[in-house]
Amino acid sequence: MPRPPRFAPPRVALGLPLGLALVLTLPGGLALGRAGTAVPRASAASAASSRAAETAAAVVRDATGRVLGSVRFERYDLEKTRVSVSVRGLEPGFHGFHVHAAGVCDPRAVDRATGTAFSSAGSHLGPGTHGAGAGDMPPLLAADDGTASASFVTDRFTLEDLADTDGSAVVVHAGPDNFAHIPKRYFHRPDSMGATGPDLTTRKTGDAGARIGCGVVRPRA
Ligand SMILES: [Cu+2]
Repeated sequence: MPRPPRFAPPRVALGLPLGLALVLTLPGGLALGRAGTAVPRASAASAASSRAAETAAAVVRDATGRVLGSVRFERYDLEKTRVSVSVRGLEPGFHGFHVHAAGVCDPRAVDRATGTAFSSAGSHLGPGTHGAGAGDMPPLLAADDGTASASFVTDRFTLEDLADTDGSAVVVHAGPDNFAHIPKRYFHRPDSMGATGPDLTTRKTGDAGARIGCGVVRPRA
């Protein structure tokens, strides 16, 4: 399967080989930064450590305002982000878990078509069909006691992507997420786009159902 398109444009410029473009150590205690500008090694190191200290976090609440848990985002490396989530109060089983494009969790923003709250969080982060988008993450698995926790690394987004101009939000869904993975043997009459594969709901949400939890992602220095 081809690698999905990245949400953010490539960050390495200059046409240098990847390893060279990141840090080139020069004689005299200088290093080449990512933009190719010579900078003192100390400042390059402190910039790296301040980047490494950056995190973001979200408190996930249900539509009544009850806290379900939290999600933490940490920079793993220049391309990857570690996501750590711990929530409770869920129905046992799998739950779709995504980053949505807008950092607004309004429980009164009910989508007319589906009746689900938190429509204010918008669609998934980044372009791409469901399953190949930046905001797609592994589903949560809630145990019989309603708790779910997970930690994983993704290269689909960075902390900068989460902190774009309209922010972002994490959303927990009521049902499992099929990632729009519908084998081609399932057909239906052509839809408005002329497609005969999975319908629009499947392609957009993976049939994960209502948004039962939402948390605004807040960057931390
Ligand atoms: Cu979602």
